[in-house]
Amino acid sequence: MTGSIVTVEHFIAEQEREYPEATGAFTDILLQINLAAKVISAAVNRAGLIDILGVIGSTNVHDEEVQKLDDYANDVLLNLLRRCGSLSGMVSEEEEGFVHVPESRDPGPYIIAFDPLDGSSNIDVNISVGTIFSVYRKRSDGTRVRRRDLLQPGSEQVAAGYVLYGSSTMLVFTTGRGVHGFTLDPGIGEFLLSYRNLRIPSPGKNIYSINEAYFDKWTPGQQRLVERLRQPPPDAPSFSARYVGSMVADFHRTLLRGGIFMYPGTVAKPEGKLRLLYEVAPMAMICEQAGGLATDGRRRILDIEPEGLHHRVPTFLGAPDLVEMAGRYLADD
Ligand code: AHM
Ligand code: MG
Repeated sequence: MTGSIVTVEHFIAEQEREYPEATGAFTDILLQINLAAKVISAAVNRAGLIDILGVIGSTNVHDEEVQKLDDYANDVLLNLLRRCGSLSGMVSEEEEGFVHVPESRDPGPYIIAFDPLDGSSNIDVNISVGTIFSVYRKRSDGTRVRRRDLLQPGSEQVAAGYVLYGSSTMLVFTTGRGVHGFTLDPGIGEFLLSYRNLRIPSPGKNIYSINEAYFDKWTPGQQRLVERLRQPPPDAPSFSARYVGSMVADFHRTLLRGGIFMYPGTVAKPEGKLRLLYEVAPMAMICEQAGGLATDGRRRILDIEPEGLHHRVPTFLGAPDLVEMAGRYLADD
């Protein structure tokens, strides 16, 4: 039985052996993310206990400041990744500007972007949240981190992944050679390989995932698309709707079961809500690596050049036929 157990560390080492171009620097980043995921997972699992254990205002019984979980997750990632020596810059949803990695050392060959705790408004109600990350190569020479190192299109990612803190904690990532999923065994504190080479089922479950409360704010094409999904023609399959409100959870279901996840723009805010660098581009890489499509309704997400660290884009991810269908409806807008 135990012969089939593969830890994420084994898997990464195996990949490194298989691909001679792989460098230890890159492996180091993945191993730090693996560690950060376990630390954040433990904190997320204890979140509901804080009230019981005693918090007055924002301090605990020992009079210590209780940090908000998204700030805590951000600190864990910044501190662990800073130490690995493979990075020259970091971009976080929680930081306005980019974070330079110690000037005292040689600059590492990589840049990382992450959302430390996506969907954090769901924490207080015990609903799944996640961490999303994306790794790029530093393009320019020298110690300085330049704009063109930070603002690269998603097609330049060398790795992307997420951690889902759900009914179990899962780490899902790609290095451009398929998508693999690992489940945290809390008993031994290791992520174990649970899905090798994930593919989005197509045809899979006919599920659409979108915040329908915004219906009246959408463009006519977006409204017609959702009307088509609600009321398919007589010969077409019918759909179910699912929306957690945590992209990592909604996307993970889409990856495993099929369907489409959408966060479109509105007439007043055509760019939508989700951020390209650390939310949408990594999910788009995973989606394509699993045989799906990822667009902003018109363009391939991975081709979009970010205009800033917190650039937003409308988002359509999922089974190719459904994302293509969305594109046909949006083309009329
Ligand atoms: P956040 O980064 O502030 O947590 O927001 C991102 C989250 C996504 O996980 C999710 O898809 C979306 O916001 C939900 O937004 P809405 O409540 O508008 O449907
Ligand atoms: Mg977020």
